[in-house]
Amino acid sequence: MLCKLIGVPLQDGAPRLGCEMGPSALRTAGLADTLISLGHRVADLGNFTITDVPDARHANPAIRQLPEIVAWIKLLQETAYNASADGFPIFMGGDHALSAGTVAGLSRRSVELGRPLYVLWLDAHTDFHTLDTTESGNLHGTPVAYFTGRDGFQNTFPPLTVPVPTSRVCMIGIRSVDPEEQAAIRKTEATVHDMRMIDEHGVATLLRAFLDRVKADNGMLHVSLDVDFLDPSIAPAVGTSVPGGATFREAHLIMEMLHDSGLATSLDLVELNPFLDERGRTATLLVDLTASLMGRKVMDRPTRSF
Ligand code: DIR
Ligand code: MN
Ligand code: MN
Ligand code: MN
Repeated sequence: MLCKLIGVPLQDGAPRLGCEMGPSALRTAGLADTLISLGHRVADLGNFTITDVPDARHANPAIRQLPEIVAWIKLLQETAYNASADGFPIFMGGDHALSAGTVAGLSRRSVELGRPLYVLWLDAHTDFHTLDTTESGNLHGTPVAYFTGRDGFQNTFPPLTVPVPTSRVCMIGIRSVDPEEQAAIRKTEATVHDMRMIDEHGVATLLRAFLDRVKADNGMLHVSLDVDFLDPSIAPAVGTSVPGGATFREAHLIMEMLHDSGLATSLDLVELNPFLDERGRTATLLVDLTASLMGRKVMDRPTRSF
């Protein structure tokens, strides 16, 4: 597989500075060499950056860095569309606002290929705010609402070529949802598995049901991994940590099952804030999780039952 590393030093969507160092930390933690050791080819396309910042405004006074985010979404739509023509794009964030662009671009590609795009959203948060409902004004809280075509972005965010229907979105790890997001997402067909669902059923059952649907539909599958999906005790390098997240093994199991399914076609690694890390352990964990997704395993699976 040709893995394309795409650096997205975006931090305008998050409240704390530091995400812009994410791509460097992932490179330093050995992402490219790890993929090569698994037999993949790697093309590091370097860090992308916005040049022209448009004159964007919105009536909600809480919104922060709107023109910058609009410029990033435009750039990343194009970048994701182009990069997904061949190979496996890995978007190294950067905060989660970047997924507004990456998913929009991948969705356009998927329509061209005649394969529906599915999204696995691994996050403590649903990121389902619109520009009208966000109270924090941090636009990393909006990408899912945008790429699923929720009202409230027209004439502000770049137009969406093809929205991803909410029925093709599966969220796992959710444990912090604002009231307005809660009310809105309930009315959709998105699958939202909060931490309690993991406690009761385990990640394998939840993920298998989703993967079966993707497979039956010959879908493409984009995986969007927010660092705060993970429990803060194993992944301290994030500005919006929430207690009670996924464990080391739950996260690896998801990645291992994704690999076995052969369905994943692209990946976001987002919200890594290296300034908050402890001797690189969160960056290293993200690299190891990516390795599991791309084929690293402890043992070959037994061919007969145990
Ligand atoms: C909160 C936190 N829902 C907000 N969101 C995110 O600010 O909109 N934190 N995405 O990581
Ligand atoms: Mn997020
Ligand atoms: Mn989050
Ligand atoms: Mn976040």
